Amino acid sequence: MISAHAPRLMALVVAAAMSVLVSTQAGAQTLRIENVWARATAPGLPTGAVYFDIINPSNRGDHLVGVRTERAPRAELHQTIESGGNSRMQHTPRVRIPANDRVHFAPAGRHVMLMGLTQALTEGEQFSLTLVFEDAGPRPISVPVLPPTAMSADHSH
Ligand SMILES: [Cu+2]
Repeated sequence: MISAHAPRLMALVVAAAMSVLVSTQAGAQTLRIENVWARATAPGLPTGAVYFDIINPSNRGDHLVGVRTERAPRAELHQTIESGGNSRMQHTPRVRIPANDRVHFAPAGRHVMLMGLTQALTEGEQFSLTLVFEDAGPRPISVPVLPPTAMSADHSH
């Protein structure tokens, strides 16, 4: 009788163990920041921009609420908006990062604006920058500076 039920029991035990494993993995999943880059700037230009993708594989949303770097005295979250043939930049201090989604920071869209640069961003250099999330907390990233003609992180290859 025991032996007749053993395979089913075993299947139940395996299923239970797997569900524990899956829920543990979901809890451990955190935001990923990929395709990070900045465009080299011309000497004397006080502003630069940093781009990346934020991937949120979890079932909980978060918010990007700040950014800081020693490379510039001021860094802000911006979004470029097209209206009537004009483009302007808007300061967006709180950016929603939806659950199971990704948010792109890319040219002509969202970007981190570096302000008050005293030294140009030079092709080939790397600098560190910290993204601050409401729930996930501070996330330091390394930013490679690509050529002034770069349009995406792909240009590094
Ligand atoms: Cu801007």
